[in-house]
Amino acid sequence: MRKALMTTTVLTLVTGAAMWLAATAGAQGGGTIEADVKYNGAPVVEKLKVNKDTEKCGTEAVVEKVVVGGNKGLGNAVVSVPGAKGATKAKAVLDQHGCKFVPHVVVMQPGEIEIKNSDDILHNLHTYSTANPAINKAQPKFKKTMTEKLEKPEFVKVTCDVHSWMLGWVAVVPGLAGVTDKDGVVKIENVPAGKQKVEVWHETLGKQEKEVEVKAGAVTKVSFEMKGK
Ligand SMILES: [Cu+2]
Repeated sequence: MRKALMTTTVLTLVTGAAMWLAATAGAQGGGTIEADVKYNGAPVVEKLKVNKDTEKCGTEAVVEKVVVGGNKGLGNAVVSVPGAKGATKAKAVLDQHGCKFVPHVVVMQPGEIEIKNSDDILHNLHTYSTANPAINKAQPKFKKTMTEKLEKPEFVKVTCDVHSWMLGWVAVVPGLAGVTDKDGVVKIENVPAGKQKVEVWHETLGKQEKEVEVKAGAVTKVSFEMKGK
């Protein structure tokens, strides 16, 4: 009886330690997801004449709605791993520079984002969203930074009421995420090992998802091909 009890206790301790080790390994020694997003279509780049604040904005606005780079890679696509939570990165920053939102797509976890005005002219931040309250706020030239809250997961469209061509997106995503470079590639590190859902979103080409098996210390590659609408 006594021996049986001891065995049970030892087993419980060993199991507990193994679980703790597994949890620790997942949090610290996760794997990397390398996503490759392709689009077999033409880039969409709008060019508009600018006749306002031209000393800061230039005379032509270039709005890159679909960026297609080398090897049909799709830029500005958000790749996220909703199940990889807990690793909050530094606060997201969206700048208004040259009368453009920089970067065109910024990723954040639910919480706060810093909105910068590097232009020395008036901008007016205006967001379009359903889950989060809309923001419609002037940012005069002396207000270099303001902090805004976006607490619900959502893809938020951002415009400026002073400069009608300005367009950007804030991807509020609950897990680890990144934005593809101009060749359609993004790496997401420290993803807990195991089955993970990977989601892709693009502002005009929609969403896709796939499931992958992430291994600790290894790179898992996943490819997506976005279809035109
Ligand atoms: Cu503006």
